[in-house]
Amino acid sequence: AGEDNIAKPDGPNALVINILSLMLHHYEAEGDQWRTLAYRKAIATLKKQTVPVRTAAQAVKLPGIGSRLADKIEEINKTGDLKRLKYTQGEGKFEVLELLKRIYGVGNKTANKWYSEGIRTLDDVRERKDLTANQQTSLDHYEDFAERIPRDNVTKHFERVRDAVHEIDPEIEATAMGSYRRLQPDCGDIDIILTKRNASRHDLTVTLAKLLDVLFEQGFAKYTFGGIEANSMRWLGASAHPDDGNKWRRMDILLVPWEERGAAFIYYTGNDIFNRSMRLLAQKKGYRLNEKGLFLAPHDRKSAGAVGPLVCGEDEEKIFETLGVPNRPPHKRII
Ligand code: DCP
Ligand code: MG
Ligand code: MN
Repeated sequence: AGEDNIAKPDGPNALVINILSLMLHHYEAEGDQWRTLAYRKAIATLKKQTVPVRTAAQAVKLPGIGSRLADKIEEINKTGDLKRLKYTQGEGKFEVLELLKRIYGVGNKTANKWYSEGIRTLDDVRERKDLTANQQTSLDHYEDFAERIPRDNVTKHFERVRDAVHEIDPEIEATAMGSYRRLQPDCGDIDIILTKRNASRHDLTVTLAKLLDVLFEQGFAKYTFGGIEANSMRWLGASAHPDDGNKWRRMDILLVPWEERGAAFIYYTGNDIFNRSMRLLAQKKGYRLNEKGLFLAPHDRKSAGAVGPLVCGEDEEKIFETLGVPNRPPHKRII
């Protein structure tokens, strides 16, 4: 027999002791002193037993074994396994991280940190005392935000914004972007570009500030996740429309200078994979493409985002033409 825990003869309760030891190691690693102590005591007690301890009722009578541990002992005897152990050992880690990263302001770093601290469910997150306001709001409306938005309802949200901005300035061009422009039947959020010929960045930010005042006043805009500062060219927020059941939806409003309109339209139409292939194509042909324009490649490549002189930014059609590819209609820009 080997020297590992599995083969160690621990008497009639070897399996239970083995699995509880794995739990003990986990709680030790987490620095959970209270549980570490509880598991140590229980294991010591079980090692002294000369008969199998099969049920919770038997276990709870022994010194140093509480009712929760007693339940686990019974579970191990019945199933040969312990669900909580799989949980702590990271079965389904990917799914948990994906769940957590859907909270606004939770990226890989936070998700992994929380995971290592034992967070597995949204209810676990809800118990945390260190949530930011964005995280809290995102959590409060998690189910709404997680749901795809039927296309017709996106139209309602978009039209509300378009109508409100036209009250402020009828020359603003408002376009629904992203999956909506690709004619998808449902969308993850509402993406809107606002632009205007001959308007400065400053002009656009002033209009956005007025627009948000109106939309919040109406009760349509619900929350700002980011970008309400005076000079921000975007608003990341939430809106709710009565014709959409007043569900909270994620909305991105992007301000785009007219000169960048074509490149921004390509970028914010997506999808993201199509964008990547367009950027690669541009590179192959000696250009650089980003959301601001099509540029010549830089002479010396100092940084990753470096670009040479602007070739074209305003005209979506012309960017495709310059790259020597037919202008694909948005609904075909899916890779
Ligand atoms: N985009 C991108 N790369 C990213 C994120 C976004 O190229 N990492 C571009 C392409 C997207 C557009 O921005 O189509 C809008 O981003 P969304 O995240 O809103 O994505 P979609 O609107 O395409 O899909 P969804 O229906 O999930 O919102
Ligand atoms: Mg979108
Ligand atoms: Mn978006």
